[in-house]
Amino acid sequence: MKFRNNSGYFVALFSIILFTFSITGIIQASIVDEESVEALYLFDEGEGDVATDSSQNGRDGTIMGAQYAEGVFGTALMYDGVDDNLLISGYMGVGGKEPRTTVFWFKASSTRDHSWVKWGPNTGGAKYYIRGHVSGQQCFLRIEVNGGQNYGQADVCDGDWHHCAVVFPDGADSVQDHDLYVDGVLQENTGGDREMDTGVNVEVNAGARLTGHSFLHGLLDELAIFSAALDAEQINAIMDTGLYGTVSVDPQDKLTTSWGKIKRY
Ligand SMILES: [Ca+2]
Repeated sequence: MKFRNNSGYFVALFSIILFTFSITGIIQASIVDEESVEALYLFDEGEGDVATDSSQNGRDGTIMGAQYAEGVFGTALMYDGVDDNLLISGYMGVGGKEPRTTVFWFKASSTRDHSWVKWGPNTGGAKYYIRGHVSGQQCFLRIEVNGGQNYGQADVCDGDWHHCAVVFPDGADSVQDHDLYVDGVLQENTGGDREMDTGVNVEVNAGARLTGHSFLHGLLDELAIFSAALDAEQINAIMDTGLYGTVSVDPQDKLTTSWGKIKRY
């Protein structure tokens, strides 16, 4: 009888421990609201020309020329800087003055004004163009909207991997309202202001240049666009643990298929 009681006690204790671990896991996995994920690319396919969108929206991208190479987590896309691109057909990005966050890892193969991510028409305030801002042998993270811009001061063209995040906060209305993070560090804003009204009639792409600028030359990993303004804690969590562990809450979702391949270099 006494043995049974002890056994029951240990079963109960074990259940509590399991439950605690489960709750902890849910809290950690829910640090970013999955409903705010517009599109998410891990680039871990390793072959083919389809970049699977791991969000709930099915916005698979078409890889145009870029090759797979070793990434920060699993594999990444390597761009030749001549004509490589990733096109998200049918997805026009986040428009108007709606809050948004774009994150990605980047490793430069040269110093230039790399075209990282963009959407919107090339007209005043309507363009949404995340690219490099060249300063001597360095380049900085920059968002421009045609008529206004905002850039930081950390060099991301030095050939090392850098995590970039471009955040347009709730209630913001101009390009200087953005918060730019490089390697999780908030940048000081530089540039000229311009009211924003992002257009939604040009598809999102990552790599192709606009006239007068340059194709992305280097490696791109862990690209995601959110319809929410992420804070410093969330951005650092994405940088440290990857998009999979930060965003995914459903073990049955498509992200699971990539989990086994992910490792941090
Ligand atoms: Ca990857």
